[in-house]
Amino acid sequence: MASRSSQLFARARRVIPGGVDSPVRAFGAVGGEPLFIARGEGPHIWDVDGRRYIDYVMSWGALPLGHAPAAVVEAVAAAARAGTSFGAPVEAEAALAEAIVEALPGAEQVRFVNSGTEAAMSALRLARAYTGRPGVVKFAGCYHGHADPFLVEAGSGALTHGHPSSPGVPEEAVRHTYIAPYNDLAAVERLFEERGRSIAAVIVEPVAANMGLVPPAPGFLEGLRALTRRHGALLIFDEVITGFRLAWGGAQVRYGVQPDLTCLGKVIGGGLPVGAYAGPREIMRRLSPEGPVYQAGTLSGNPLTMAAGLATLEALRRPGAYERLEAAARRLAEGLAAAAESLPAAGLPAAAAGAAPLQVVREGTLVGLFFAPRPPAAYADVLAADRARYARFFWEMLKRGVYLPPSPFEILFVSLAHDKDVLDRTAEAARDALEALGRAEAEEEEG
Ligand code: HOZ
Repeated sequence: MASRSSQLFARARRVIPGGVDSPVRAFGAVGGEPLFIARGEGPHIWDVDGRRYIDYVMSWGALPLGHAPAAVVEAVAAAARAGTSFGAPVEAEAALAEAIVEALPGAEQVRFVNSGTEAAMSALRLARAYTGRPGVVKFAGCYHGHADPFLVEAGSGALTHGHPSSPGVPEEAVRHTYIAPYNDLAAVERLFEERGRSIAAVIVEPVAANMGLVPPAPGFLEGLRALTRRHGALLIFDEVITGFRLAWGGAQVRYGVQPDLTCLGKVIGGGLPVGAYAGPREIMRRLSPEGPVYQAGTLSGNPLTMAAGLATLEALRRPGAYERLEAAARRLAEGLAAAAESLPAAGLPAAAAGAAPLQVVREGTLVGLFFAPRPPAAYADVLAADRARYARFFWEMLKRGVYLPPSPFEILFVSLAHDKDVLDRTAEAARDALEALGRAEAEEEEG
């Protein structure tokens, strides 16, 4: 009999395109059918068939405290009892904005929206209005949501499903989008030489985390800062993933590079729909109603989201929170790397002859996996990695109760609830999974 997940998927597909509301969830990159999730607690999720998994998707990074942390659940419940939405200002908006402004060195004001897509799209509109220029430089493999100007060589779901540039986006909408390779400062310099006066902004994920995990090369972010300044363009950090996850504040704090505008999402909403963009008053005051740049939203600054965000940031602000998060990521990365290394030493097949080995990349609290000869430093290396092997590894891990991102272009997220036991069990599962994978491949090669 079909599993309950499978039945629900069939039902959803009849009325929802592809059965999902966000493409990566459909498991297209790893094959098979997605699990439908019934509940989550701490580091675990349970599917609708009652199976438990250690979760490394963690709502794509939105849950640094784990699933259903009591403080967040209680804050949301209390907010809901007082009314779910007013379309009028509430006190919690100012409180969350204050916490964000305090954490981001260059930001004086924040505008809340409902998703990272909205944040990036609105930040670009603001940058264009502020500079009076149309152009935007984006990096191949970076993902800034699905607004038209960014759907060129986009990462995440766009890359997973083989449509890095989407039909339905008119040429005019991307005429002013200029693409450069990530970590290639010389290419950005050339773009500025050619069209410097028309470039409003450079937008970048300070740590690329939508084409797997590719950390910034030394000097890359500093170079972007200097170039944009020299040419009168704005630097936009898309910190939807890194914001309040890589450090209190985000990548800009960790690397000491201050952008003009910052896009946020995920963590600041504690698992409820959210986005935000922030910057100095001098730029932000151009937004309506203070200025003429229009952007609005019925559910923006929603009291439930604000309550969840405040409770999450309150927990993360406690001394040692980021050290603990990073220690968990380190233990996970070391455990996975050791699993990959231990098999040949024990005379077991880690891989068939010529198969790409598992590379574990870690940057602070973030972890990425690639099957490649070496950790990718650029988009081209990412595309050359062995995606089919990742897919097989994904299923071997799932069989052993570990839920990895269902795409090689997404990354792993730990939470404060991922304790040593859970992390060590993951490493054991990885050793078994790699061994099973190696044996199957060796048999296929022989057969
Ligand atoms: N774009 C998200 C990952 N980077 C996926 C969102 C989802 O499917 O929930």
